[in-house]
Amino acid sequence: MIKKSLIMISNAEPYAHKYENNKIIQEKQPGGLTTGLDPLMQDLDKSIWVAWARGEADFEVTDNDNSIKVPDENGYKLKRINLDKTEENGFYYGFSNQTLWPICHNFITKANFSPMNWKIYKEVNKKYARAALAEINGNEMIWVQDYQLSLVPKFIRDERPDTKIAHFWHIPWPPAEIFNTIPWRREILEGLLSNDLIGFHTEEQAINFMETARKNGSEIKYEEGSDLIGFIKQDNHKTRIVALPLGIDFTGLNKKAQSKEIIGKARDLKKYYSASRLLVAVDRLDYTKGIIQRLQAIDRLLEKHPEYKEEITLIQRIAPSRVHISEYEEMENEIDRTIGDINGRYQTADWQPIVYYKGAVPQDELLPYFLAADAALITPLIDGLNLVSKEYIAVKENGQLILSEFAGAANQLEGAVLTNPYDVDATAEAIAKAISSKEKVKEARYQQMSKIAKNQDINWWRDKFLKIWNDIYEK
Ligand code: GDG
Repeated sequence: MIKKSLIMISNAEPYAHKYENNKIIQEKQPGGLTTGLDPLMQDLDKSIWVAWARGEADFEVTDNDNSIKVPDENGYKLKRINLDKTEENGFYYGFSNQTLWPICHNFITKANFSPMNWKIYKEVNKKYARAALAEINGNEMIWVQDYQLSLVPKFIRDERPDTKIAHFWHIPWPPAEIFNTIPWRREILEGLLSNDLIGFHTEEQAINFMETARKNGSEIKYEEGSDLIGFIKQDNHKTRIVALPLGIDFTGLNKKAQSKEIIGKARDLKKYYSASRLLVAVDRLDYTKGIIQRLQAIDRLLEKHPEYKEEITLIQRIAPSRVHISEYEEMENEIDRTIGDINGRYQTADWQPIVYYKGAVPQDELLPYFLAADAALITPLIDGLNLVSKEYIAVKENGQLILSEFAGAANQLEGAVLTNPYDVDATAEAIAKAISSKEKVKEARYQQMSKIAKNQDINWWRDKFLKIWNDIYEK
């Protein structure tokens, strides 16, 4: 572990405060990023995390500086950013999630290019940068996370040219011709190229980024035989590019899954749903996650393989997100309709092909579902990585994974039965193949997946990123 002062900047905060029975309680926030980086922050001598306050009681507990020590007095400083409704709409729901999110996931026609949203996005990025700048005393390393904050590195670099700044981009980077549809593409690139290092989950995403920079006038160089994909040179500043897939706390999850409580809950689930084989799917509500196509694949499976009637049940969990965007609301209705239609055609007195849970729960509550399921169905149309695929493997020994070839995690989880999620027939056959294979084959698939998810876990990711970043300054 590298002991340095670090300023982390992310959109989501690791801890939020809310009211419960007239008291204020602190709640650890779900999500792979905050879960993975929190231990690192706790381990450092002096570290600060700057993030948007979304808890209803967040400012009830902070000091004059909008800061609080988390998880307790001995922890690190969490500095909270306050956004008003206009900022929330323009920055978060607007430019982040209706421009950058669809563009980076190749959905050009879903993108909205609103100059007003762009203006607010810029102002809010400046706000994050200002909050971080106020904390810089000397040699701090600044680590920016994700697409909501693409301009922050430049706003910091402009004020403090010698600062060490790196970024991790958690969603895909699209081909240049798609990214170039954004009217403000050059400013976004300029923002990102103020970093010393940028990480992506996969080589393909990293190369797309390099090529986008090249097509917009930067000099690029690929490096073979090194940890880096290469570097980009812009105005005499070099930005190194690395492909490093995020890992999970494999050992921690694996241990939790062996607790009596989780085992008991998994047993209850199996008893409750009378099918002999359970499949699980866990997604945020999003058009990138391929939920409708997955439901159609279950329909097709039952049509083509009637032997699975009353034999399998898919438990689909969905965590609503970005509900103020009409597209997300419409999707929710379409999912309701599709599930109703499929269940209506196949269900019997005591069996349903699809069971649907709506609502976000803390990660621990997902574990019994993983443990009860013989296979997980993770079929996004496109996904930066997909953490749930790795979490399922950590929890369910010999669990089978039906995985989209377009999820970043497919590069690592070669033991998964891969499918093209747009090909409903192929996904139906992939499900049949995954659950009907001989035990020996299933074990071999699982061994490959668990070995890599365990070796390339969150500690591996974090330490490797920090080492590559640190090495830049040693040369
Ligand atoms: C983005 C990229 C990339 C906890 N409760 C629920 C829930 N969680 C946890 C899961 C998992 C995380 O949230 C979801 O992570 P994913 O990777 O599956 O997906 P995104 O939210 O789209 O994350 C993605 C990730 O950033 C990290 O870089 O892998 O490609 O899109 O840790 O345990 N998840 C859900 N419902 C809950 O109730 N769906």
